[in-house]
Amino acid sequence: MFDLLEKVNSPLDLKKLSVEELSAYATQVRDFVMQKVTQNGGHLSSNLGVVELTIALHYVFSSPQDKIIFDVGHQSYTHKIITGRVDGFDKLRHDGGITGFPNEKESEHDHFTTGHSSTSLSLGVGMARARDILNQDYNVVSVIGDGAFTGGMAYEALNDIGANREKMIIVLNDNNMSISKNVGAFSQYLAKLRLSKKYTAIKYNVKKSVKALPFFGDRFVRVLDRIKDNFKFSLIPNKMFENFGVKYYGPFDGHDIPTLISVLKMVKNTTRPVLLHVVTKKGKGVETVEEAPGAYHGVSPAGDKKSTPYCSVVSEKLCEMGESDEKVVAVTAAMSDGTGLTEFSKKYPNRYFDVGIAEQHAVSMCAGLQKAGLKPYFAVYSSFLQRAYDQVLSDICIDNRGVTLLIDHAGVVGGDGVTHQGIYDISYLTAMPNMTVMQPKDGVELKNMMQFSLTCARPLAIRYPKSYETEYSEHKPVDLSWEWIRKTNSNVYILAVGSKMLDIALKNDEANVISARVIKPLDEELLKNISSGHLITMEEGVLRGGFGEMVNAFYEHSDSVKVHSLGFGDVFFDKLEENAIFACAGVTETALNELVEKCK
Ligand SMILES: Cc1ncc(C[n+]2csc(CCOP(=O)(O)OP(=O)(O)O)c2C)c(N)n1
Repeated sequence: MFDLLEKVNSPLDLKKLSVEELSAYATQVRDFVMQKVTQNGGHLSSNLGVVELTIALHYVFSSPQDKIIFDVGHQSYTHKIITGRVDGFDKLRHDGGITGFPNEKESEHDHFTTGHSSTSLSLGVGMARARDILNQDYNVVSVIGDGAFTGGMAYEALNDIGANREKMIIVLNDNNMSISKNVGAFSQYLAKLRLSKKYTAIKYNVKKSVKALPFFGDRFVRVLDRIKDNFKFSLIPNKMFENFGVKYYGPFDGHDIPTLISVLKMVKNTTRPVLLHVVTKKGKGVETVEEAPGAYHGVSPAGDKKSTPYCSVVSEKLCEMGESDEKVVAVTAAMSDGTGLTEFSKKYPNRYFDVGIAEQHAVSMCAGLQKAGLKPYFAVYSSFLQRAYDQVLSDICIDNRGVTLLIDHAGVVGGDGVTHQGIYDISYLTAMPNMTVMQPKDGVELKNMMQFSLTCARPLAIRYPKSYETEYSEHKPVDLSWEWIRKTNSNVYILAVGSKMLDIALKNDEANVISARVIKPLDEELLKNISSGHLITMEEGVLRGGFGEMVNAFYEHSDSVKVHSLGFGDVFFDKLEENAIFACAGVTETALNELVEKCK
């Protein structure tokens, strides 16, 4: 069934296939991706959409000498298949298998370890410049989606690339989708280009012209330019990229392998930056996925254990708050489903903003909304909020603005790997004056914290992981105090932050257990009452600058209280499975029990 897949273990093997065989190869790649993603989980619709494009890229360019850089990298499965990693798909996104994103350690064909959006043009032009300075000769191809093109970094790079004009190729993979439908003026601009009647005409002529030409390159480009003129190509509003100093070609059908090969050969030998606008269909080839590409953006592994996602709690509570308070507005950076804002967007469309993959803009825009009288909530994954560090500090914290950050995926993230771990936010947010940081023990407490946020006129961050397992029964309205969960006669006190840490802490039945639901400010009243013994802090975050360090600093001058901290040390955690990550960090039930024994 996968005979062609077995034949192709490198880009060189791919080049041995005829153009006709490539289409059969594409079918096998699709079936294989479907099978492996259904089994292991992963990014489905984006990968199905770029099968032909990736095949054509590897057919025309010579990786790893030529550098193919995928933006975000969630769509790199075909690239991994072509570059000898078929076997790794048995454990895709699991330890012992391959990662779901490009990874420099995994293959010489992956030039960067990626996962965050809109960086490929910067990475690419950096390599192109180094190439020129070192007098080397290779191509740099950055493949970027229309979703990723909503991120500011892409424009910063374009601004730079167009002015300096190093040779590089930008392939814009336009499927009109980010995770959900793409947004923004740029997306509308692409729609105009796509819908242009000239699309098929250009496509036809490229094919015809290529057949007639004995070789490709600059001369062919000139021919194509003449064709463009003949068809009054300038009528198509394609001037944006050209005004940036980047030559634009397109739009082309991204599922037509012969056309893609022709066009890529055409631009391969040009000496300036070019952009190829390629139109693809997300989920291509599988009807159910084509119809609901957003739902299949990320697929869970078969038989995945079902805990309760915190985003469903946010969804319900934010709608309730929107109903009772007309000043409540919700903001997402292209993650409405993932962060639980979709319901709110349907109920209160005029109080909901999807700004695209633009976390920095989202944060500063929230500052504006707040300044002018509204109550903004920015729901965002922890690792993506890293983008907006300065905006949170400068635009939210300095002026002490009542903006609430709802920080999802805060803590360990399974499957996506090193770029997606949400373990840094405690450290960087608690460093900011005026910021309050909370973490709930379960869904009801998250609702109570969101209720608290309505009365909080200061910067507030509520962080929570993807999901929780235990729903605790005791709940009081939330204030800035901590909560005693269990009192014993022991001289050991566990201060647990968040659901997972609390679940682990309660498995030890000797120590006192306190839920430290407010990470900053510390509950100093409670701490003052613990004047001797051992305190063990537990957090799903890095130790440096974390909660444990804050508690330790509180007892700096105490000889009778000793603070021990469980958390994430000063290395990157590149395991793929949640349990393996916790084990690497030494944040486990066993580690806690050993520590409690030592303290007794
Ligand atoms: C900084 C950042 N924010 C959010 C995300 C989450 N994310 C992953 S893929 C994606 C959509 C990308 O859309 P596009 O570039 O068009 O690629 P497609 O999946 O449509 O092929 C988003 C928002 C991310 N990876 N990085």
